[in-house]
Amino acid sequence: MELNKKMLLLYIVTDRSRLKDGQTLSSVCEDVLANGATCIQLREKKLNEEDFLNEAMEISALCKKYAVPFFINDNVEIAIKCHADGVHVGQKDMQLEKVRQIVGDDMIIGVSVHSVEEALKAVENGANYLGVGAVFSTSTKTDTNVLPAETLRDICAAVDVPVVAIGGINEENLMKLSGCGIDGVAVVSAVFAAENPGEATARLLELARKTVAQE
Ligand code: TZP
Ligand code: MG
Repeated sequence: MELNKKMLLLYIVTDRSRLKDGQTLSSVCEDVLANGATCIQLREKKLNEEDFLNEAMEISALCKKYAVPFFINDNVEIAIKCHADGVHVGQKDMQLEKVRQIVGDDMIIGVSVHSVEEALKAVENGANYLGVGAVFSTSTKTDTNVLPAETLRDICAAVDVPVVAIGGINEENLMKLSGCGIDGVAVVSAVFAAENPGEATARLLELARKTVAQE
């Protein structure tokens, strides 16, 4: 799938630890897709390979049904096996050059960066989009710091690839990201901890449309 920055406008990252009674990862993913999520990343830190692959196959099929990109966090092999559109890697995961070598030219690669230096290096090594965060304080990921708004702006200005902000983004603070130059917002708890993930998605999408400058 060819990446278009509009596909990153509302980027939903999964977290099965937040599922409530009666919800499954697939049911929530279908709900968010039906309400306008523009892409999904499967990020599951506690699943074994077999369960990770099973979830990946299911959600990959759902994303295909809604024609939105599906990304796998970290696990390149699973990304290939489930025919994901892309893989997302952090600074501590497999090196970008190696990931590109394994997945080939067609797969989208997203990279988490925290500085202009990391951003430029990632783009030079073939990243197709960047994730930047945490932009606000978050309890979902503990090994991360809140970046100054200036760093987010500087990264957006420094690169040509799309940039997605992540970390602590919710309905109250999303519009504070206006004018930073981002192409999308990525959320975990704003959707997975919401009373109604589908309705939260629809509201977040509306806010993201107002916040992100769209050509
Ligand atoms: N990377 C940086 S912050 C973060 C990740 C995966 C967690 C975002 O979760 P939330 O619940 O949207 O703050
Ligand atoms: Mg990672």
